[in-house]
Amino acid sequence: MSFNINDTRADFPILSQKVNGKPLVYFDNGATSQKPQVVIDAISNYYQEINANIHRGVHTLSQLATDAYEESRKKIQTHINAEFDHEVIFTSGTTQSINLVTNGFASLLQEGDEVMVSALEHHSNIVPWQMLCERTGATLKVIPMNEKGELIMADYDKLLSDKTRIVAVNHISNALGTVNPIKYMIDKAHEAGAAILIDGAQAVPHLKPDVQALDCDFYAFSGHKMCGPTGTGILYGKEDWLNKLPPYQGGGEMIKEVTFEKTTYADLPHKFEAGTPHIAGGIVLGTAIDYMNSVGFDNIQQQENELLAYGTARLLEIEGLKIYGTAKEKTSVISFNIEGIHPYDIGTIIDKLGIAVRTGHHCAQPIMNFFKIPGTIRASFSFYNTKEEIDIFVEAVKKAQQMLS
Ligand code: C6P
Repeated sequence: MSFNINDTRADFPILSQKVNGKPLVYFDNGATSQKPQVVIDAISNYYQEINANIHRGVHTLSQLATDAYEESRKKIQTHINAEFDHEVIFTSGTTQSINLVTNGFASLLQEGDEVMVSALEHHSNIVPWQMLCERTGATLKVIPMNEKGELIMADYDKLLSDKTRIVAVNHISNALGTVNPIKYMIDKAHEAGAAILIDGAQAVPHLKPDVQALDCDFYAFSGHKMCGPTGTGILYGKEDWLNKLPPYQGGGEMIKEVTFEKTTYADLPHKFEAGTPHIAGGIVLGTAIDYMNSVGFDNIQQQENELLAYGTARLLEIEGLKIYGTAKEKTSVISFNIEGIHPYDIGTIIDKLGIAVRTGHHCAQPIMNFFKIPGTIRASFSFYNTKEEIDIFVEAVKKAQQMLS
């Protein structure tokens, strides 16, 4: 599949915008990706043509909306290579996907059990597990990392034991871009008799996870980081695990039968999908996945790897600049600081020059504590970014440095 950057950029109307009078340079893709025209159109087409509630009405529109929603579920199943479509649960995002699992595990854990997360996690993959430990008396263990921002596998091996009930680790770190050795971690967790959840929020914009080949028990991700709408997400879970977990929320759609004496629950996936979902979002997440596949993940990775190499080299020209996160395996995220300057100040100045980056702790405070810094400037590139944009960005950072020194 050939890749033409100009054609690809033309798919994203927002990229031709000016911000603060300057052409937009959008390097905050780790926070959320931009949306191609096909996705924007699909949202408005849904509301113009088939808007209705799903799984409820016999009327034509309801059936059309239900079919589109379920087709999207199948598309996502194929995309991540899940064995069954009912292993694909629609959620509002990675955060909700993880909370669904931690809530379910509350009925499975007791004092003396251990739950393991890593030093590289986003707060969404820390706090719900801490809350679970508070509820159940289980203990939270943390896999440490080294100065490069890589998890230390020798320590992981030592921490695993017959007390470990579940390991929760991200596929790719949002703050540093580290790609974790998740296949190794999944196999080791299973050897110890533990389940494992992978937070794939930062992975799905860059690669196609194969949940069967990985053999993970749960894989959580958000739609909005992969060209889809906000408020959409997926929890993949192995059928056996999803059957074992109790429902997350009670309400319409998740029941078989309700009486005041007793309620029985619907089969998968509906057991976990109480209430009217984000129907348009769920359908259009399928459109976004089609779009990403049409660009091609090989092309996406090639473009992003080039941007990472170029961006790293160009930024290192700047005196006093330090990059945090130098793992051997990393994606197109560059987190950095400049000596003596607060990241927020750089972010504010370059925003005036039309450049969008994220500054701060990136919802990963333990990583910042590890490096003893308040935060970083994070440039996260997508396949629709260019080297020319990196040049503009580097010049802007240099200018900010001059102004602030
Ligand atoms: N990270 C970032 O700027 P939600 O908000 O539910 O869509 O995703 C939460 C989440 C979970 N795990 C990882 C690894 C993430 O990166 C994120 C979201 C964004 O880095 C917004 S804080």
